[in-house]
Amino acid sequence: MDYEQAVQIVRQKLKGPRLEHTFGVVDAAIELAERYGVNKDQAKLAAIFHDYAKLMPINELREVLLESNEDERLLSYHPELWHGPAAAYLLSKDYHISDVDVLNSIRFHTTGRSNMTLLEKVVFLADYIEPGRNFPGVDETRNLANTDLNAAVLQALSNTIAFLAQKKRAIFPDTVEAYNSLV
Ligand code: DGI
Ligand code: FE
Ligand code: FE
Ligand code: FE
Repeated sequence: MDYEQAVQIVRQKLKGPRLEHTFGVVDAAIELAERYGVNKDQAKLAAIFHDYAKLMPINELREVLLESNEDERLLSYHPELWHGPAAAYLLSKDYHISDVDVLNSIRFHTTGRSNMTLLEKVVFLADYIEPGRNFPGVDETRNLANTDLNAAVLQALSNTIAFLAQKKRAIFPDTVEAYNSLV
């Protein structure tokens, strides 16, 4: 699978703002990959596919997770957490993507996890800071991303955890573990 093929596949699945976001994540991932010495082809492939399953109906996502070997705890957490693991499963099954680091970067792009690889951190952070994002604190995280990958990922996790806690929403254990592994 090369990047141009991946773009054609993603164009069938995502439209409008979600497609724009995806290309923003590709650009951000390329920049981070160059800065932190991560393979650019892996970064591009993971970034273009990271939200592959984002627009699937919740019922379909649930079915995908039930037939996969993805983390079963996800089903008792917010459906927003399902599209990364579902995408990783579908891309390996339907398009024979086999690069484990690429698949894990897609799988964990929303939650993070403890001891993320450099590629996982690049994709996680690119999703958070791509140029279309404008939530509170994102500029601080963008600045940190220019100098310190771990500090920037930690900042993104800390912002997200604070946001979820403020809304009295559950925090998936992998997100807490990602935070703990960097703090
Ligand atoms: O798919 P995107 O919108 O591009 O971004 P994403 O996959 O990072 O989804 C982020 C959303 O997921 C964000 O609004 C917070 C929400 N969310 C819900 N529960 C959790 C969570 N994010 C994390 N990291 N951990 C959670 O437990
Ligand atoms: Fe996502
Ligand atoms: Fe994210
Ligand atoms: Fe995204």
